[in-house]
Amino acid sequence: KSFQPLNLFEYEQLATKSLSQMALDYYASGAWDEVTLRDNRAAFEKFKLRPRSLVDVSQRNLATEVLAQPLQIPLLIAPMAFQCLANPQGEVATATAAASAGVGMVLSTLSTKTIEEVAAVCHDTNLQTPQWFQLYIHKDRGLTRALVERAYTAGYKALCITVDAPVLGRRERDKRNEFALPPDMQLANLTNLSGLNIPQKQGESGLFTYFAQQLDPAVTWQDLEWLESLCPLPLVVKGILRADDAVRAVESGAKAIVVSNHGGRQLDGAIASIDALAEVVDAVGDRAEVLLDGGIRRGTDILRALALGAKAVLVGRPVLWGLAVAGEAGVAHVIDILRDELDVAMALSGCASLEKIDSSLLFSEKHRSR
Ligand code: HOC
Repeated sequence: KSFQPLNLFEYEQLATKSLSQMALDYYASGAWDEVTLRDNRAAFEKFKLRPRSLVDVSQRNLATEVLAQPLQIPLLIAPMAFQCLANPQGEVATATAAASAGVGMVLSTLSTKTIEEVAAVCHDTNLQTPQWFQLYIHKDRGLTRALVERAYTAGYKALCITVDAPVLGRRERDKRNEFALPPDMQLANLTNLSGLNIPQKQGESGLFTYFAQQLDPAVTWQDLEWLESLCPLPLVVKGILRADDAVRAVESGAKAIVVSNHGGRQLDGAIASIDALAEVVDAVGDRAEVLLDGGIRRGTDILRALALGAKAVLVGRPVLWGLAVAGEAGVAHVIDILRDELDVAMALSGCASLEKIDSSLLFSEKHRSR
């Protein structure tokens, strides 16, 4: 009988056996000493839960809306580059599993399937599950505009702008491996633009050099306002860890904010995402929806994030582990595990629907008696 993973940690263990060392390191690594990477996970444990008893939880509803778009569970797949390193169907397999489960998907600009190929998953099946497009404000603003237009035309429902990457964080495992894509794999959305030819010098990853040139360390809030003027899609700003930045993002047009430290891949030593959540939620109030990514591995983590005020969460690496282990079916199973765990966690907390999840579920010092 084949081994069936019970949880996301077992998926990670299995995935290490089916990925090349270079791909595994690229997906798994964080910046420098990987302190933030570890903290993202560890920080959840300090939020202790105060379950409610004797509530009728026989009928449970996990459905919600983000930006007025329907989700069967409060979950989206985080944007992650180069998914064909995990499985030849790459982002198409991920999108198919997500759409079938009613889970949102954020496609990375650095995908290995095109914007249009991934959009076709929803068009062809007539599934209404939202797909969003992630992008950086590239130094080449013409390229940025072209990507926005393609995403809009293809039917993506929001633009998710990464704002925590003025330069690329230093991931030493990638440097050691001289990370490069296999020759038959491409940056599918960029390849046909401006005759992209990624140079590969001895001892250096041409891909990193190319991408470093794409990033613009001079980007400011004014560029976000420019982006907002380009098309009618709602802007989601991803990579916020402070109340003042959250407010600035809303003032610049953001309709949703993703509290995130880029999976610990940018500034090492940055606070865990979950530790920034309450501050951001308080600061934006009902002016924008707040989402969270970073370290979600259990249904109880989703419950905690929602209790702290998130509308939904994004999950990254575990999806890649599912993809590496069993392609679309693996991603579907990872989503299913999270759905089931959230469902049980809600029942055990006395919450029959997401609206019942509030800050009273969290223990704080005021509850400690004498
Ligand atoms: C070789 C280029 O945001 C990530 C992404 C993008 C990295 C580009 C690397 O993996 O954190």
